[in-house]
Amino acid sequence: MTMRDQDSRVIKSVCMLCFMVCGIDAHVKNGRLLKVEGMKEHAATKGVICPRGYHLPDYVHSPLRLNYPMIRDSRGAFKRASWDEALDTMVSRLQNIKEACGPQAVAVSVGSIGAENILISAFAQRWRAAFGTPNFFSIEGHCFRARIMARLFTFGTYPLSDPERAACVVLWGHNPDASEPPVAAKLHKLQSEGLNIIVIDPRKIPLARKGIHVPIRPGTDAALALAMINVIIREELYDQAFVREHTTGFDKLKEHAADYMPEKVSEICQVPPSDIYRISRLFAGAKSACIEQGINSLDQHINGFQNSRALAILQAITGNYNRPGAWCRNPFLRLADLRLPVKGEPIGAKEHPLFRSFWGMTSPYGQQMLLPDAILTEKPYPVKAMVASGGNPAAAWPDGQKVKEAFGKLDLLAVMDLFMTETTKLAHIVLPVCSSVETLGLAHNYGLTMGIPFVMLSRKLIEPVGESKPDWWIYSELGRRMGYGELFPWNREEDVVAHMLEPSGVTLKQLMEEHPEGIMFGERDFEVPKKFRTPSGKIELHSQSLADMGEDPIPVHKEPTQSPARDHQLAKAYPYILMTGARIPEYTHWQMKHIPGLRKSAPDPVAWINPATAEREGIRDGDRILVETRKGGIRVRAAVTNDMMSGVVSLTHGWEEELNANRLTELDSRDSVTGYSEFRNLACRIRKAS
Ligand SMILES: Nc1nc2c(c(=O)[nH]1)N[C@H]1C(S)=C(S)[C@@H](COP(=O)(O)OP(=O)(O)OC[C@H]3O[C@@H](n4cnc5c(=O)[nH]c(N)nc54)[C@H](O)[C@@H]3O)O[C@H]1N2
Ligand SMILES: Nc1nc2c(c(=O)[nH]1)N[C@H]1C(S)=C(S)[C@@H](COP(=O)(O)OP(=O)(O)OC[C@H]3O[C@@H](n4cnc5c(=O)[nH]c(N)nc54)[C@H](O)[C@@H]3O)O[C@H]1N2
Ligand code: SF4
Ligand SMILES: [Mo]
Repeated sequence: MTMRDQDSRVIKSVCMLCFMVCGIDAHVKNGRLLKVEGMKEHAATKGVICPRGYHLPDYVHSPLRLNYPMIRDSRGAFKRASWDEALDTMVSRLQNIKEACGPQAVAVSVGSIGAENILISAFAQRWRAAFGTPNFFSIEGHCFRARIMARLFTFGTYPLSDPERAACVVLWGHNPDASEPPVAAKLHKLQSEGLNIIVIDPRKIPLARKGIHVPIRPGTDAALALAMINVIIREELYDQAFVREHTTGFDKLKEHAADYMPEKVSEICQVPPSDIYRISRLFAGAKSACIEQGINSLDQHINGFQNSRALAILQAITGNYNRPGAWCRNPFLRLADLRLPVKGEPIGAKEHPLFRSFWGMTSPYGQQMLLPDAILTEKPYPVKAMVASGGNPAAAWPDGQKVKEAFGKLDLLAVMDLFMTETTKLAHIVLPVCSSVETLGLAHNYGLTMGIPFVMLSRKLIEPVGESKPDWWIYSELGRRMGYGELFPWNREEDVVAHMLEPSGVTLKQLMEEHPEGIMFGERDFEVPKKFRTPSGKIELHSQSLADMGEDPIPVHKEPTQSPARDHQLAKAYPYILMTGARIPEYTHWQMKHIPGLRKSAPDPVAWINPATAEREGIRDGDRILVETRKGGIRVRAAVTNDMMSGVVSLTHGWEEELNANRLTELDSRDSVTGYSEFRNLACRIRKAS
């Protein structure tokens, strides 16, 4: 499709700047995206967009966009190249590596954009399978999959919360005002209409102002959940009929939870026993209740999987499963599966076998937290190349210095991106990709947006900027040039999207012509199944399959690696708890820092600290401070606020180079089930910067 220059129109589409995929009305004129507004007809986001969405035109038309492919020359400088040159160079280098070391020596990595942009992940996976490498890594290696796994281990399915019909909502490590603005808008409205909101968070987030706020020591959430289970069982507040009929392991849970008396747990979590009793009674006593769990805040701990599982058990024993306002099974959008079988085991499968597979289901992912060491040590085998798209792993992965050292050792790093990033800077080949508004794509609810099951098109609004190409085309072209042409038969974006939609029952024509605002692809049913898809056929409060793998069958509290109880000496030198990665509405991770309108409102990284903590260190609001862990230090601005729990420092992430929070994080302390690293629980010290 070509756009005529005189075109001036409003097109219904979607913002793909984060996984909320909000509906937008896009104003397009003379081949440019002029303005973006929220699309009111959108079933889930209802016209709400955030500052990033409003700045989509600045992002798309940024003067910093990459306009042509580049190859690093023998002196280390980037040289402009044609697409033919860049792709042929990449193909011949990849084939040489495959011949010398085997296909597993090439890693393929997809970042967060592979979550919202379904085509990136689908084509990356198809290409890597055609090439034959088991080493595929995605953002799910540190985000989102932990909670899916925890819910699967409990219910055999992945239920989603239904806050709109709930009498009580618990925001547990989740601050939608920053991370999911359309959800925040909805919750603020429901709260003003009387919805009971409980917030369990070291920080008093906006939705805690009118709700019940329970500040908690980071990483101790499983202990709090177990204390709630203790109260709910002792006071017989659980749903006895539901437990009897649908669950297994209740007696073991009861015995186990007896050890987690609120008076004892209070010391672990720094939550007063009276608060534990109060929220347990409120949650269990509500007609329906759902926990809205943070997308990763409870997961990125060494006890992350069990934190998430403890919440699932809370939902289960109160009967808050598959009824309005609880956690409910959602309809599923069947899209074409472009994956192909791949031989061999990826990096990390041995160390975190459950992350790789359980119950005969195998995930496509390796665990990237082990990749930097594998590259550096060549163990268990050499990894010589990486192809990365939709992510900025050199910045996003913990222990940034080690990650960069590892990437620096690769014979080939090829990166597909719109901008120069920490990762493209290290690349040998850089391929410029289209933004989502320059190519046809697909957006749907894949497990968020309050479970509202919509699917819609992300429309091509303007021609590709410079020589940029869509990701699906690049992977297809790489495949074709390597001799796998029959696996990549698509040449037009319409054919790709139509193929993806085929099994869904929704057609491209429907979405293009009849429902540009999107289609609901199903409805929730509120029936509790007779048989659950777990090994026992019941909801598993006690999981034998976890026990068989040497994991705790019922969650236990585990102290964070750097807590005083585990490492007293370290805690003496680094007395505060550091959480990295609090979201702010201006940016998605490392993206959009270069947009002047956004940078003006959030010019530099911020550490939120409590006034008592600040006073102890002689720090005042707005001061430049040094935040240090045993890994390193970064200079940031102090924001002194009563909203932050005393003794806890909360740092924004996603900043450039020497401001990157991942100079402070570590790769090695990982959750045994998922392999996720502790982004949110480090021992730190702070002082005024000189
Ligand atoms: N603007 C913006 N939005 C984003 C993103 C972005 O970069 N920018 N990223 C997207 C992505 S990929 C993700 S994964 C999500 C993350 O989304 P969320 O998980 O909702 O992340 P946050 O908004 O940081 O909210 C997490 C809250 O958990 C609290 N918290 C931290 N650690 C703990 C803990 O150990 N226990 C408890 N109880 N609370 C804790 C923090 O204080 C914070 O208020 O955001 C998504 N949305
Ligand atoms: N310290 C700390 N580190 C963290 C976190 C934290 O809380 N604390 N959070 C972690 C979490 S939850 C996540 S999800 C990750 C996110 O980690 P990443 O996904 O690696 O981070 P982003 O900055 O979102 O990188 C996305 C990249 O994709 C590019 N891009 C945008 N659109 C397209 C496209 O259509 N095609 C292609 N090929 N590229 C595109 C962008 O320009 C950008 O460079 O960060 C993790 N890192
Ligand atoms: S929340 Fe903001 S950045 Fe994310 S999709 Fe919606 S408008 Fe875009
Ligand atoms: Mo994430």
